[in-house]
Amino acid sequence: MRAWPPIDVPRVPGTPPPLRLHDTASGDVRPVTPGSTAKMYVCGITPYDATHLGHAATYLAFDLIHRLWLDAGLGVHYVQNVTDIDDPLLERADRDSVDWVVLGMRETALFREDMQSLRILPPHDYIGAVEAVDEISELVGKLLASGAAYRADDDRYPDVYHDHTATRDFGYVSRYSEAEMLRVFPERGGDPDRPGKRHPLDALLWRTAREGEPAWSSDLGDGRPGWHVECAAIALNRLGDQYDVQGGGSDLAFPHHEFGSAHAEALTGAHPLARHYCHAGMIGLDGAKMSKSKGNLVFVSRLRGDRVDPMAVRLALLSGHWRADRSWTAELLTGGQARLHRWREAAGAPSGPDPEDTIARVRAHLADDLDTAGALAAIDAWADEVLVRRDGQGWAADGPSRIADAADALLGVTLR
Ligand code: 5CA
Ligand code: ZN
Repeated sequence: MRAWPPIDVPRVPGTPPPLRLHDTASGDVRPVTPGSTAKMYVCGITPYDATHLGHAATYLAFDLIHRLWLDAGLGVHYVQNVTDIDDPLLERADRDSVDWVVLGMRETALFREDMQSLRILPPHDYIGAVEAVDEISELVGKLLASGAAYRADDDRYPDVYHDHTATRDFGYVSRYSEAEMLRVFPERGGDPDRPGKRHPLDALLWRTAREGEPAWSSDLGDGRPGWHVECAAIALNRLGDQYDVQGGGSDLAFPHHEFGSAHAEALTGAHPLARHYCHAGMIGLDGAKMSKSKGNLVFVSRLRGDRVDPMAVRLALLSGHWRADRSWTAELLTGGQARLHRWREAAGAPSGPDPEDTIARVRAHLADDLDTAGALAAIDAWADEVLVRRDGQGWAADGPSRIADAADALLGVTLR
């Protein structure tokens, strides 16, 4: 699939400190340790509705990681999927009497525009489940052959399931207890009560064709892929059997990343699949998680339609910590707009204080598990100095442009 167009990232002189990020699997903030090319997989959208601010906040967090790696002079290989075939898409298409393919294409197109407007750097591989059906079914075939997967005991629909005991460390990603897994599984797309499975926590790998549902032919018989194995196959085939960051919102830790890792590790034996499992907090509105199924959504495209500057949206989202569950409010947006205005005014001044220390502080805050509030405060202080003193002694003519470059490169906020 085509991603959105590349975005220029200015080079900022100096060297950033090593990046440390919270990892769900260990529960700690730990250094990331990429080789010369950092490898990241971030779960993409299921395109049945427009991008809301919860999605935007999650992709924004991983965009910062991408930018910090570039700032450190590393190559980055970033892979993202699009779940362009799955139950929620079919259900919505059915409800609205639209073709599921058209719905998926439409919402994916809107997502690209939203991402571009927010200056989120595109992934290098942007892969739809539909275009990956062959590689997914191949992976499922290998799991079946190795005994890590089995056919449901069902003559009519012998779906393929993963035996969750096939890896030694099942549960290491989310660290949920079995009771917690069983509680959450049905709420997040799982089918614990499906007759014919060996265990409620075995996850669907291949759904055999049903009347009226799209299906693809494969060695497994006609059918379509399960959700977790989609990401496992797309990641393994592009990033190899181990990579640096597996990303998504906190609702993906279990079951999605737990099972995706279990599927991949059952195949390769390489543990852990990702050295960091990074989970962004949930954005809510009026006290409830923003979700397509609840319908309490603020869409990025709607804000764009209302002529809200996407950079103000970006700053509003960056004012909270990436892992904190938090609410989108009108005040948050007003705050982002006010900050953007101030920063632009300061960056447009004829001169400003030497920004070297400010940039060092921005880098240090971001390297510390993406402390964006600290990074914004550092630039606020520089802008305050410019706007209060106006023409300081010994200020540099390139001070404002250097701050603008740093805000652009490290935070993705263009002040020009
Ligand atoms: N296609 C799958 C992943 S393979 C999926 O979860 N799609 S999604 O469209 O439902 O979500 C896309 C991303 O947005 C996921 O990382 C999800 O965790 C995140 N997300 C969804 N709702 C919110 C929210 N309210 N706040 C923050 N992130 C959210
Ligand atoms: Zn995924």
